[in-house]
Amino acid sequence: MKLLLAIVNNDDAHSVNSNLSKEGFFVTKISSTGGFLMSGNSTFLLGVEDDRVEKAIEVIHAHSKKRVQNVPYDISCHSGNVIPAVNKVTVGGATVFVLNVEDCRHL
Ligand code: 2BA
Repeated sequence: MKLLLAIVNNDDAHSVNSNLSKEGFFVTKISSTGGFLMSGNSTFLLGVEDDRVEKAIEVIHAHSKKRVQNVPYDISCHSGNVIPAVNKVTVGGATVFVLNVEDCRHL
């Protein structure tokens, strides 16, 4: 068995969640925050049998879009003026970690 940790954009979270459930996966959704942009995202925990891992990743992939996000920053000039500027950062689709599970018990 594997534990999938899937970090997904909040805008895709509902679609990822409902489609995983529709395919029979048991899902826990945690609200999380990206350390770089400091904006909200969603982390899904899924306990998955080995032969269903690729299907889970396929569903997550199908419903996670790439987005370009503007990150504003200021450039300070020698004159003392500050010029506002924007960096573009591509976020997503999804980041998925696959971990081995030693044991899982529903009590
Ligand atoms: P954030 O940390 O807010 O990162 C948002 C996007 O900013 C990233 O998109 C990436 O394009 C860029 N980025 C992140 N750290 C960077 C850095 N040190 N230098 C330059 N650019 C950087 P994604 O790669 O699609 O990541 C989306 C979210 O997934 C991340 O949000 C973070 O919450 C999570 N994530 C991605 N890779 C991770 C990892 N190796 N470990 C833990 N969490 C990760």
